[in-house]
Amino acid sequence: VGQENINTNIVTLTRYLNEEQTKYSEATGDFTLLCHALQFSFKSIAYYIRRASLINLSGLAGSANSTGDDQKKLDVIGNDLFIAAMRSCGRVRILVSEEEEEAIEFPAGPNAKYAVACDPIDGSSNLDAGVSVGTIFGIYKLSDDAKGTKEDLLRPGTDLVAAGFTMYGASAQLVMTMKGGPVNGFTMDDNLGEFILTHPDMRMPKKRSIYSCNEGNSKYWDVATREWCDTIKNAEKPYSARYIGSMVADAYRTLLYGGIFAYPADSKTPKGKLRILYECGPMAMIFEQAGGQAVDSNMARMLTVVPESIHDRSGIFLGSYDEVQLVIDIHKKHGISV
Ligand code: P6P
Repeated sequence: VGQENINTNIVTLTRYLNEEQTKYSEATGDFTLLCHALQFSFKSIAYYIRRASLINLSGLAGSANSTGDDQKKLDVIGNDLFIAAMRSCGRVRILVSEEEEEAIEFPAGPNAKYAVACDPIDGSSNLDAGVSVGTIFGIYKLSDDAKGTKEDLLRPGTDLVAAGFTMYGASAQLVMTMKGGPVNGFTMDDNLGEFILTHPDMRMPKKRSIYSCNEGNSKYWDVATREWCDTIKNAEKPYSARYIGSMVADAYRTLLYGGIFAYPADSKTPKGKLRILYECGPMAMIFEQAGGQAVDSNMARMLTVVPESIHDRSGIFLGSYDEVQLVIDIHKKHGISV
């Protein structure tokens, strides 16, 4: 081995989770076990995504999911892998998946104290194009009198105990945060088979002139949203447009570089397109805890929004603190504020 200085103090996700647990004397280890099952599901989904083209997993599976989208084979496999991991860890009581119309209830057990919401493969419509897709998840702790039914998930994002996403790009990147804690980024080392802490305590730039939205919908936007978009495009230093069309990829870039991601509710989709439980809520927690902001189309703080049903949707503006504040200020001028 050469003289280069080798880091021998590698912090894997496994080590990080175990060390976190020791900080809480009342910790039972249930949350840690749940997170180990989570990380296994990311590793196995990453494996299948990497091999998709090789073993011809791309293309349609021929079935439709709860919202009628054409299901790609990987959607089905990703969903099955995620459900198996959550069932087998024995710490999850109720699971909501984008791919399942109804919530999945696991048998009540003394340690099954968590509710999980997830989108196993978000952005999957881009899979065949080789665009980065990802898994988004949110974790709620059940109250002692919880019945273990879907109502246990119809809560504001401020109740989330943890949230995160894994982006399956050149390598699998996991970003996760626990309530009140730092946002940490982990990169999968395929040789070690471990997620390595590579981005400790991620903090967003307060502002950045990058905007990320599907302007093909702009004719349906409200006047305040159109004014916001015109304002940044006609700024003295016009903003750069970056839009991938896969929320995890657009969110990860926005988290790293700064800027704003927007999927406003509009006259075509009055409730918005993105789902509260497993897209908007978890992302809002991550961005807030990294120093950013997230609001819905009524300019309400995203984490205070309560879903009416498990697949309920919302408009969202997500990004650097000052970039979202500009949206809020322009909407306030138009009488849209909370
Ligand atoms: P549009 C992918 O289908 C997704 O759910 C998100 O990942 C992404 O941000 C959004 O929809 C893209 O939507 O209408 O711009 O194609």
